[in-house]
Amino acid sequence: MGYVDEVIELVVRKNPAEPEFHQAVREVLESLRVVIEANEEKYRREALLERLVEPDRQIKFKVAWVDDSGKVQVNTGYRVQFNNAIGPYKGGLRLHPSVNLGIIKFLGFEQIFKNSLTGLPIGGGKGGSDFDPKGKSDREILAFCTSFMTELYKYLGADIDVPAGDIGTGAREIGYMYGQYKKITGSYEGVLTGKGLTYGGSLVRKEATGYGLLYLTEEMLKCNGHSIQDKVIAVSGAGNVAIYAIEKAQQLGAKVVTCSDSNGWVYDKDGIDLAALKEIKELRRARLSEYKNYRPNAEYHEGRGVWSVKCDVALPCATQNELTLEDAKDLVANGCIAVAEGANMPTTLDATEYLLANGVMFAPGKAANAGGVAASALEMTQNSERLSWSFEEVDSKLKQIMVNIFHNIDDAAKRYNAAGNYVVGANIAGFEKVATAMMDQGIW
Ligand code: NDP
Ligand code: 2IT
Repeated sequence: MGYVDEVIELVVRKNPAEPEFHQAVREVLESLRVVIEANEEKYRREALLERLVEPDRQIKFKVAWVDDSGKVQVNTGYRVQFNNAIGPYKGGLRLHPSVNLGIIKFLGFEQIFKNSLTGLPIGGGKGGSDFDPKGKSDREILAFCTSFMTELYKYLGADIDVPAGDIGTGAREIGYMYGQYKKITGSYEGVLTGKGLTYGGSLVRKEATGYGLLYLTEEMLKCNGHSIQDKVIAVSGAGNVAIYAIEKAQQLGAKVVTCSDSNGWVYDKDGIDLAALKEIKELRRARLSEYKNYRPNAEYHEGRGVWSVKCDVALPCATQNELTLEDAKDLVANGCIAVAEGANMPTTLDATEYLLANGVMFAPGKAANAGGVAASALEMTQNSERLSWSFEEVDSKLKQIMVNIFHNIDDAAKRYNAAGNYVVGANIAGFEKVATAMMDQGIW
């Protein structure tokens, strides 16, 4: 059996009941096959792949807090510090009832390669909890975040591990966690990113994942002879990534006709009303079903279905495995030419294969959504130099980073005889730097 297959088998055996982690490892290692085979003896002797798929550290802890009725609630917290070969562990905190160790490990593993692709000095990590922020009062959110950080702070530091937002963790949660970190340690340091603008946050961080997704998509379309202008775009999700993807798509002259949350989805053939969406989601933290109150001519459907509409470009921005083989078939049948992942691993492996086989341009999440963590790294830089850059300065750096990522993954794919396969390109380009750094640093 080849080295790649051996390590995939090892991961499945050693990490039972973690299907998302298996899926992420399989996708990366399959893409690396050509690179690994060219260096098989050396990599085997160094156990490079075994070291890459084993997190440096996995922290699991109790989070007890008091709800509004006075009852004590208990959640589980996680932080997986996966790999710090090229910089401090960096990655978001997910607060969602579906969170378990396998999901955090898949996200942490992806983050290693994504962070490498940004070209900035950040390693891979991820964390979170099975806490469900939906329907909780501000006081309950504060109680949870305080308890969560009371344990997590032991493992963090501006040069050690720097978490940020992800599903269910936005500016409010980061603020509460930062306050508790500061209270316990007395240290005013850039230990979280996505902070508020009055206490060390960076302009453009809020917008960065969605904007970055569109910068990369625009470059990918351009290099393949298309323009984003006037394209019809289907977006899923209605959270941080989706909202700012829609905003930038509209600024670039495209028309976004869908968005969704976990209850249902909206089809607005005239183009999504962004002000209404922001009011519903950012201000009122309400359900998407309310969109019809703002736009009576739009359709609201319960359940899933965004990928059934006719579109040129699809941008999945909600969660993992939300775009299945059936959805991919619908997209191809409806003439979709490009898919770019705003979320982490939103496309199933068979759907990805189907899209690639049918000539759809496909930008994988570790490249396409890297703008968020890239802006986080720019926030760390500003914190270190105790300065704040203007919106234009951060935005232009973000755009340059996303354009560079596209060209790096495009070149890597070409170098390995896989021109146009950006999955292979992203995995190889992300891996090369981390592998070199690991081998240069001895055995750990
Ligand atoms: P938010 O919490 O702001 O929004 C998430 C959106 O996705 C909501 O509309 C939510 O609906 C929907 N959603 C979440 N889980 C499910 C589910 N199981 N089924 C259906 N819909 C779901 O999160 P973000 O926008 O920050 O994150 C979205 C994706 O982007 C995630 O995959 C995240 O890992 C990834 N990402 C985020 C980055 C960031 O900077 N924030 C950076 C890079 C990637 P509802 O409100 O009903 O739950
Ligand atoms: O998945 C991701 O890249 C994020 N949630 C952002 C991580 C970060 O540290 O900004």
